[in-house]
Amino acid sequence: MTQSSESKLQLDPEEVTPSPGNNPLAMRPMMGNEAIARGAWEAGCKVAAAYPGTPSTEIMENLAKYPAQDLHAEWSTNEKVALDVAIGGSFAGVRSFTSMKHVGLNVASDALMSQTYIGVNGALVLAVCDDPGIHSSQNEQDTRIYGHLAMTPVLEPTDAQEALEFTRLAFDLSEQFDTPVIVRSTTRLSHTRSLVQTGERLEVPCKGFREEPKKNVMIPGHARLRHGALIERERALKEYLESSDLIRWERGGDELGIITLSTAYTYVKELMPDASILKLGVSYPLPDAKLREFCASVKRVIVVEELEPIIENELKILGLKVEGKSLFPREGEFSTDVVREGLVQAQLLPPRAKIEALEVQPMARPPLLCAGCPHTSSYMALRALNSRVSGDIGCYTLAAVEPLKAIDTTVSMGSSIANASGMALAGTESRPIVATIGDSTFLHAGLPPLINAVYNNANITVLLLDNHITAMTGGQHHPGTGRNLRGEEAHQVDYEALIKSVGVKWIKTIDSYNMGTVFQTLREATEYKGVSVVIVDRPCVLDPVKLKGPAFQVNAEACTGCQTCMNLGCPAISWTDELYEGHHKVTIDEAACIGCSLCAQVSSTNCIEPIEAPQSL
Ligand SMILES: Cc1ncc(C[n+]2csc(CCOP(=O)(O)OP(=O)(O)O)c2C)c(N)n1
Repeated sequence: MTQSSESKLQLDPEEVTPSPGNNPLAMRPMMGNEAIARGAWEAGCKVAAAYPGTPSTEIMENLAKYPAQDLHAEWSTNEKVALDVAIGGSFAGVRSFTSMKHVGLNVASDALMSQTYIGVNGALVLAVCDDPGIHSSQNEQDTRIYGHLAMTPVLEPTDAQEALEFTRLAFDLSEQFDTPVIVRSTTRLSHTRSLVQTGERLEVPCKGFREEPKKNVMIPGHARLRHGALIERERALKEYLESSDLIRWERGGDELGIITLSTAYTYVKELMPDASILKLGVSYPLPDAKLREFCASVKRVIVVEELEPIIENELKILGLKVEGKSLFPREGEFSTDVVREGLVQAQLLPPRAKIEALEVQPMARPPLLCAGCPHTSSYMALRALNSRVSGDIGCYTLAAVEPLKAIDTTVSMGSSIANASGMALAGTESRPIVATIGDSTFLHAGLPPLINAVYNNANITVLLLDNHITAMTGGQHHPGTGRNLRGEEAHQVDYEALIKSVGVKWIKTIDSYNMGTVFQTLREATEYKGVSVVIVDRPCVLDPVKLKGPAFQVNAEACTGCQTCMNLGCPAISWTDELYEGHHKVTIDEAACIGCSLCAQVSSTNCIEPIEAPQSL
């Protein structure tokens, strides 16, 4: 799977493992995402674009560590834009790449569904990271289904070494079979470190644009011809896979055969080291003859696959007798324990004796907005105004739960504004309708619904929560921050001018640390008939730099335990352990408090004061 090298390895000095002998080809520990980035770089990728999303974000962050003369790497405004940029690179004749989380592929899917008909000029590879167990997502969808739908090969690495090798290989397969290729990861692989043998970068000459209108321009007459080409491509890929190293047959006894892939393979290997295993390095398409041969070689076949029964159903369509989802769950993340449960149910392993000590569950810690989070005051005000709030996706989604509890709906990135429009245009809601959306989300998918709201005269208020960063995914730049992926200066969007240009007549920018102004402005905005926009402007307290001003303290004498400050949900505020005259008082953790002053502003007894003279943050 390794390719010959035509160039010297160029690495960021921080990337190079100091031993042995600073050899760039040494083994080094890498996260799955880092390995995918490395694979793309080694494959000679020249154009790379992505929009952040857990668990995929570090792929592009790592690609940007390679020299700019090797490749262009960017944060794009959303996943469809990112894929289209990569498609542009492929049209231009260079190897191109995009990465995204699973739901990002929903956004990019329109382009993918056409591009799969077009094929590629320079290679086109998509790394898509699924999130079984929903650690940090709005759903648990299985990207392998997109592979089928788009008739696009889906490679399935198990560990970081394979993540690198499969990504490299994906570029070759893309050009060999004239197809985009998906490299699928999951949270477990993306965020787990293991030792990786790296290689050198392959410098691939640019092929130049190919004048092929019948292939490059998807009008009905051309698309009809291409559909047939896709079916032929699937056949050719299946034939290739019959003898490819991507399908590994680990021979064991003839009683049991297990077909598995991705990280599920490691759990199977741990539990059934002696079984016959067919390890699939690809989930679409599949080598039918190899599958038939494997199933015929054993008495019982079990498919161990996380999420949907994709492989199981394929085998059943081939008329093969297999078991799968009758033993293993269709939802949630797999682990050794989950797979063991299924194998116990299949009577292949004895039930495990319960170990009481391990039954203790860790204390639940509900997620909270940070101390001093600039989103807090907006949701305090919205609750006080009894608004009907359509939310969006970002840190601020945490305002949906106690104690702020000020968001009524959350669907997908960019949905808030059109959801609010729909509710308003239904004409049935008596409360003021407010859409709340973060700055990165607004630039991702908030503009078309805002244009639509103005166009269709929806009576809504849009609260643009501008914290100058994509905070939810760890602090990435976007076109509103004035910096690009490599941290260089870039054009900064002027929100007021942009919003004005689409026809919004009522716009105000305010400081989120001024509680009175936030409340007053929101009241005025919701009284306006038509689309009003309030931009709540304050940098995130963690990114790009951690903010910390002098802390506030509670004057215990004056505190009556009224709980007003508690409504902020600030993690720096808690009850005292001791009782004062029969009730607890409030205390502020000096180390956690960043001095935003919101608690002092909302306090009904004026019992909160700065420890030292406040500074502006
Ligand atoms: C389609 C899609 N792409 C990416 C993500 C990952 N993601 C969740 S929220 C978010 C952006 C958050 O930034 P912003 O809107 O500025 O809000 P903040 O977290 O800064 O408050 C991203 C990229 C997602 N959930 N869905």
